[in-house]
Amino acid sequence: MNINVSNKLGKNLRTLSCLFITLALTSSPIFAQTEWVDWSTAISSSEGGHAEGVLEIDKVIHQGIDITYDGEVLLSESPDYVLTTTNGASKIWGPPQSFVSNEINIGPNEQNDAIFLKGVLPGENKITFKKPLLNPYIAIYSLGTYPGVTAPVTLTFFSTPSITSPLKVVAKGPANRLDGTCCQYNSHGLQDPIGNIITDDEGNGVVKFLGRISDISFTVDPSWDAGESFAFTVGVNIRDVSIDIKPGSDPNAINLKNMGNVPVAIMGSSELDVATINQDTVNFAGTPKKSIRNVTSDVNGDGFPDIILHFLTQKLQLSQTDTKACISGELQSGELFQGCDTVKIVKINK
Ligand SMILES: [Ca+2]
Ligand SMILES: [Ca+2]
Ligand SMILES: [Ca+2]
Ligand SMILES: [Ca+2]
Repeated sequence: MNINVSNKLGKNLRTLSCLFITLALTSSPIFAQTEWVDWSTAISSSEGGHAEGVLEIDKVIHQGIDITYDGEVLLSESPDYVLTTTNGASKIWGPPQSFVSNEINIGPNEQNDAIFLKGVLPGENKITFKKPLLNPYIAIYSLGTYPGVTAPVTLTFFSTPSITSPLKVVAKGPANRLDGTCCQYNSHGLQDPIGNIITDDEGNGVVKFLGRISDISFTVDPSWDAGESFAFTVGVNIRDVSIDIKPGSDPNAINLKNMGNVPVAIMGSSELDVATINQDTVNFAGTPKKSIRNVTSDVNGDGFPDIILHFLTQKLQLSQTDTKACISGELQSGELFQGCDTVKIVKINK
């Protein structure tokens, strides 16, 4: 064992003991990042608007799952009163405790933006995921308004496949004002849903849908122009996995002109049986795995089998300046995972 490996082992052991301490303190045993849609376009019309965004999974190459929305889009109520944003300017997603819980490690932020509506359209408003998401979340801002001003607002949700388990509110609390200052009137946050129905007066929080969901739609009541504006966005948890690019080699030098392939090991653990990885969904730096030479072995000698997948070097969407590369995919359950490791891109003389 060379010094690098033993240092690495020591570091891993320290990381592990930190993990166990954290595990003991929280009720969520699997480490995951909550990722929220970054909305990029939204248009409004009297027939119904349209918005598009991406749930970014690989933050190095900016790839993820496309999300579309068809329904009411309330852009602004006056030039000074901008509601829906797609340019990274929404200040509504706070304070953090309203959108964070033991299963949601981070709430939506300014970059994610928000889609506003107030129930002008009588029909359904529909969010479609390009591929099904396991247990997606909808973050809701300011559903209804405080008592005495207008009636509370009711949302009735539908999904594909149909909602069979009652919806759950998994985070809630007070909400920022539009300018980002804390906080508006209702401090108790979203009330618990009744089946697929949520009613609230100025409620804020996160609603969880159970299952592998490909679209979510909702109707708004009261459906009339004097309705009260509210906003939403969509998120999902992405499990962290540990990977080793070019196992046995460090730094992980990659020559992008190389005709061969890059092996990447995904580390198994007590929480991850690598046999449950849906290999057809795995993507490394923008390219799917090669169909041959997938090896299962215990790369790091911790007793848990690891899997080594291979990726064509010339297909990698990396550039000279990248210092990190990520793998992502799905488990057979539909749970998304992601893991990154350092890379050293070999300089090519032109
Ligand atoms: Ca955006
Ligand atoms: Ca409101
Ligand atoms: Ca390596
Ligand atoms: Ca192992």
